[in-house]
This record gives sequence, structure tokens and C-alpha cells, in this order.
Amino acid sequence: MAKDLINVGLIGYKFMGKAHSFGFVNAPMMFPDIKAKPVLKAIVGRDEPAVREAMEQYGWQSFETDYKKLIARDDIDLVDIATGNNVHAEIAIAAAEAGKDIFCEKPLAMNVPEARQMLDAVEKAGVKHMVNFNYRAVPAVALAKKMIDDGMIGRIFHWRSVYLQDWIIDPDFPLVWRLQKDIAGSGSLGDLAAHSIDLANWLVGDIDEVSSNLTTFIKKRPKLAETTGGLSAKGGADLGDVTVDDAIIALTKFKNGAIGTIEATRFAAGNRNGNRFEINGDKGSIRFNVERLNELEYFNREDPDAYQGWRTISVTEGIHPYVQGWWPAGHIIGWGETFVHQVVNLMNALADNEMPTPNFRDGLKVQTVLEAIEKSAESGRWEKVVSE
Ligand code: SOE
Repeated sequence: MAKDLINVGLIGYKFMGKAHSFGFVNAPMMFPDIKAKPVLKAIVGRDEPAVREAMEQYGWQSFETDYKKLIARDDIDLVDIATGNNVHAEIAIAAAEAGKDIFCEKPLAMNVPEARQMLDAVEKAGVKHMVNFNYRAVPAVALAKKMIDDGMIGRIFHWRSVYLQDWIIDPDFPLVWRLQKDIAGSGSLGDLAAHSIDLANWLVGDIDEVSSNLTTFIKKRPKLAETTGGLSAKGGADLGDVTVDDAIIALTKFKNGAIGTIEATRFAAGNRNGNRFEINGDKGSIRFNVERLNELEYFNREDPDAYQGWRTISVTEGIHPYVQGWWPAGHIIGWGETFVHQVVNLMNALADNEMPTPNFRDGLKVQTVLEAIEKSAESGRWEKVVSE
């Protein structure tokens, strides 16, 4: 139902909870044309002192220590899931059954069956749903999408992506939840490659087949005293098993005939958050690097021969996607702003009674590619992506 205010309940208050809060706080301030304003009604976490502190720091009106209490509240319209991956499905299905709209962190689920159940639940309940593939909401990436749709790259031949991080090279880095399959589902695959897969599906087209390799370089790590910990956590003396991949490489065939590569790793020294891609078509190429987030590189084959070369578009003009909400040209924005854009897209869709994108259907599509990548690494063969 269209309304001017959307009452939000956020589950999770750590890294992603903070990033989502940043989105809700800043969206109405920077985008006054937003069609519905988020009201920061309640934040949820199991550790009462910590969630109380988060409530005060991020500006939420109240807190709960049990997500079921949040879902039971009549004053909540939208449930935002920023928890570990292992509880996305349970929470989303309960929220859908209670008639709440849902915003969910990526990857959508632990596996394909869970993602399907989530999609079934939201469709049966008739609620709106969105999954937070936030890199779609980088102005330069949205511009790349527009350029592709406008035919500026032409027929696409190649997708080439890397998502490079380096935060677990130290073997003493502890066994945080992101390294445990029962909580995370997978490692660099679901955490990083999932972003690249979503962008590839969106910018190039559906991935049809994959051939891949997954590896875990460090198989045992110091256990944490508690089950969760951030990217800078510390460990104790006991060792535990790393049950997820550290790095993945996949070759991809797209339904439209393009071919591609996807690499994701947490072992690429010197790369803190190197989410990059390049697309080559018969009219030209584009490339993007999130660590140079305000720029999109573009090569136009139709430029006069004497002047051919890559140009760097500074995606900071008011005419560029999302930029009208921010600062004068050249006054750059950052990673957190993608969460603001996602909130604007979500609020506008809810106000217009439309389904936001990317939604659980896109999340399920990514999940089917993740599954095919795991399957191919095991079988040593090309594997078809099972259609969602
Ligand atoms: C940690 O690897 C992480 O925060 C991911 O979980 C995010 O999805 C990615 O955007 C940045 O890195």
C-alpha cells in the first residue's frame, strides 16, 4: 500500500546493520524527492547492551532482542535482514507470513532450495522484496548499464571480473563466521563472487554454464571465543576447520553467446576491496573499479583512429544516475552511498506499489550460479546453471 512513511525494523547492527542504517538516515536528507520516508522504528540484536548502543548511535527509536518480537509488531512495515546468511531464510519467511515487506542482505540464502522457499513465501504473501546487491547502485555502474542499454558497447563478447580482498592472508586471522559454512554458506564465492555474478547477469545477460575451481589455502585457524567477529577480529589458542572456499575462479558462458571469467579471493595482497569488471563489445568497452568508484572507463571504437584511447568519465555530474542527490560536479561520493541509493530505490518502489529491483528473483538467479560453480569445482566439468 502506498504511504508517505515506511516503518522499518532492522535486524543486525554490526557492519551491515550500520551500512543499512546509514542508508535509511541519509536517503531522505539527500534525496528530498524520495516518495516515502523510512522511519527508523526498531533495531534488533541478541546482545542487549550492544543493540541499545547501536540504537542510540544510529538513531533508531527502539530495540528488540528477538526478531520474532519485531515481526509481531503492528508498527513495522518493512523488515530489513542484515544478519549472518544462515538466518536469512527463517527470518524472511516469517516476515512474509506476517505480511511485511522485506529488504535482505546478499547472498539471499545458503543455497538454491532455501532461496526458492524464500521466493515462494514472498510471492504467496504478496509482499514486496529486495536483495541488497548494492553495487548496482554505484552511479558509474548504473551509467554502464545505461550505456549498454543504449547500444554504446554493441554486441557483448566478454565479461571479465575480479573481486579481490586480502583480509585473511595471515594464518592467525581467526575463524570468524564468514569462514564457517554453517553460518556463511560459502566463502569468497557467496560473499564476493555473488556481487560479480549479479552484475554480470544484469549488465551482460543470464549465465548459462560454468567451469570452475574453488580452493581453501588455510584449512585451520584459531577459534574465536564467540561465533561472530568483524573483519579485524582476534583469535585464541585452539584451532578450528575453515569450511568455506578462500578463492574461486570460474569461466562462464552466457545465454547470449558472450563468454566471461569471474575471480574472487580474500588472498590478493594489496587489494582491500577490488571489485572490478571489464566488458568488451563490438562497438567498444567499459571498465570499472570500485576503489575508483566515481569513474567509469570507456573505449569507443568509433572514435577517429588518431584519437582512439580509453577515456575516464568522471561520474559526478548532476545528469548521472543518483548524482542529483549529492554534491556539485567533482565532489566525489563513496561506498556507503550505495546503501543510500538502494534505500531510495526501495522506498520509491514501495510508495508506487511496485516490485523493487534487484529482488528475491535476482537473488535466486545468483544462487543458481553459485550452486553451478560449486558443482563444477567438484565434478571437474562444465555445469549448466539450473534455471530458477
Ligand atoms: C566483506 O567481504 C564485504 O563486506 C562483503 O560482505 C560485502 O558484500 C562487500 O561489498 C565488501 O566486502
